[in-house]
Amino acid sequence: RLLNAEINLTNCDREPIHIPGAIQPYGFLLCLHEQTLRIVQASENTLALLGIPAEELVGAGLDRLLGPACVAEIQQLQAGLTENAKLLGARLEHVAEHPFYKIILHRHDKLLWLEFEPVVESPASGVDLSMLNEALGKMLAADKVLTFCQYTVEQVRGLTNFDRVAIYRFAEDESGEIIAEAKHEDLDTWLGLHYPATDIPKQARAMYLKNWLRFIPDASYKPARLVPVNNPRTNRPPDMTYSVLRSVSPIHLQYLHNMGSAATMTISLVKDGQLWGMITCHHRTPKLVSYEIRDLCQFIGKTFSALIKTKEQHDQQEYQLRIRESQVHLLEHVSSNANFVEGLYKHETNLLHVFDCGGAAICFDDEIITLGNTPTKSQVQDLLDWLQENASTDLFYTNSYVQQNPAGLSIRATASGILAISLADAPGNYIIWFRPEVIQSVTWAGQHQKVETLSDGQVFLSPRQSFEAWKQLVENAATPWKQVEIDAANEIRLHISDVRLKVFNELQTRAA
Ligand code: BLA
Repeated sequence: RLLNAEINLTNCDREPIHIPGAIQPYGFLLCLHEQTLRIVQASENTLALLGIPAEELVGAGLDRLLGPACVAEIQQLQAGLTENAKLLGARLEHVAEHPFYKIILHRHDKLLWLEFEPVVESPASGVDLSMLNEALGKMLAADKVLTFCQYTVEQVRGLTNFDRVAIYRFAEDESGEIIAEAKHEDLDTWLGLHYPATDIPKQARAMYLKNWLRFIPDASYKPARLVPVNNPRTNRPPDMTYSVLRSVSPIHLQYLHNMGSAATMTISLVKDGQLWGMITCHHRTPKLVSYEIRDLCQFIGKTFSALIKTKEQHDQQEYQLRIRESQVHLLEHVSSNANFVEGLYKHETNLLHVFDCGGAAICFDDEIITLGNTPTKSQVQDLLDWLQENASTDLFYTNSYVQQNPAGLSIRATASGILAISLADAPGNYIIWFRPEVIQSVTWAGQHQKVETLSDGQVFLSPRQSFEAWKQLVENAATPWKQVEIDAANEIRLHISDVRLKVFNELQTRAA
């Protein structure tokens, strides 16, 4: 097992974050023996919160702390307990100052976990059903992914009042992008910011699939150790995967500190058993959010997870429809123009509109016509020469031309992505779509601010620095071509061949 001191930026994904042996001290923890219900481990801050040293609690029964009714209730509850938490209100008779607690119970790692969170008033605050009803209604009604995400962050911010609530969506390479945000007006926006996969190491992602909500009310806390730190049965700290109070990785705490975040709450968004993204909430000052409100936010996260697929399908269908409609227009022009090349660019709907791209070129009979943002004609000519040499198929596509041909470096800004079709009956003639390098199309608030790379001789962990790291990772690449786009390009290729063949046949017939 790696000790905290041995964790650095290169071995982050080996930090055993599930067994830190410590908690965040805004509450306290008791781990009970499954059968005897005696206390096996207690967090050291029972001394500060209850006036009882943890050492004194270890080995004792629950009646050392709780009244008989509460103990009986826990005994009854525990039989059916799993990793899913149950909630109980408790009044600690011996504690003079803050006697009211909520107990969050679950069973894991052959232990019963009792996590105590202080509450201001005795009765648990009621869940606001009408607010929830409204939130769910809006989430159901949104049909596009982005509107859906926007409603979701607004609902979570409405419930919690965090300074910033954002949705962070993962790409296939596990990097992420902020795609929706609700925030205090004083704050700079994070919309459109990208971060590399390494900001959230693998073991953390795996844990977040099991435990859907994490809460850090005060990121500058001093961890409270468990007494004893190891469970005598396993000789290691207990597995805190499902624990609410789990102490967080010091690297992540440093990251939060560097980004000016004093409190966070993060909710997993899951699709098909995989992390789709996260709702991340940030506050500039420490902030306690009640367990009930957190639970409500988790409920919203689960609802989001259940619905996201439908919203994505909606967007896909809409895009497919757009492709199909503009394709129909384009092909009509190709058929009706005496010169098919003119049909491709002289009308309101032209090659650029068929799908998302930056520019296009028609290369026919030694002439090059360009539309939108493209390399220069002589650069396009070089590309044509390369295609003839290297593209063995009639349809060629890449989202990183540089990777295939180093000469692509000079045109990466407009043409990192290339989708080219060669005309079946006229080899050497091409229609090409271009996509710009992703970085060129990314904007962000702090773009012109200085990037700090070192702080006390250490790499500076912060989102801005992360953004720079992400930029280096995705250099020379465009957004990948989608299958629907490739299919559409192929259809256009076949249609043009058909039209040309028809014209050719007509000419032959007339000549005969
Ligand atoms: C965890 N890093 C995380 C989490 C997020 C981020 C969301 C999950 C926190 C949680 O669920 O409670 C990153 N947070 C972000 C990003 C934004 C944000 C990108 O708000 C953008 C706005 N972190 C690093 C590096 C390492 C690292 C370089 O940046 C390691 C080398 C580690 N991140 C790290 C670890 C965790 C983490 C270990 C797990 C923390 C824990 O749950 O204990």
